[in-house]
Amino acid sequence: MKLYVCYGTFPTPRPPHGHPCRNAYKALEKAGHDPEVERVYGAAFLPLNQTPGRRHVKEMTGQSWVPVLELDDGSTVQGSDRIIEWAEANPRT
Ligand SMILES: N[C@@H](CCC(=O)N[C@@H](CS)C(=O)NCC(=O)O)C(=O)O
Repeated sequence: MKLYVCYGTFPTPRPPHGHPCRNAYKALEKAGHDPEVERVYGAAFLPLNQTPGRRHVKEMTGQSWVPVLELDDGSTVQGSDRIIEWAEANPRT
């Protein structure tokens, strides 16, 4: 599986729960997964979203925001809340 993140999985003070990309990564880690982390850089708003990573995220999901989880079957889970839910429901066995 591959986790697309902004610039990394470092902590940030962003309210209400901190850095969404980190939260998604930590939830996957806690569930026993070891996702490949792909940094997309840029920004979700024009014109800074034209990085290859952001374009790929847009091709997969129709939008440029991260975090996005790409599963091995090619399906995607978009947004930290949904990725956390997916991780909790799908612990690595
Ligand atoms: N509600 C979304 C918010 C995601 C979010 O704010 N992602 C940041 C990166 S951590 C982002 O893409 N911001 C816009 C940008 O990078 O230009 C979630 O929880 O996944």
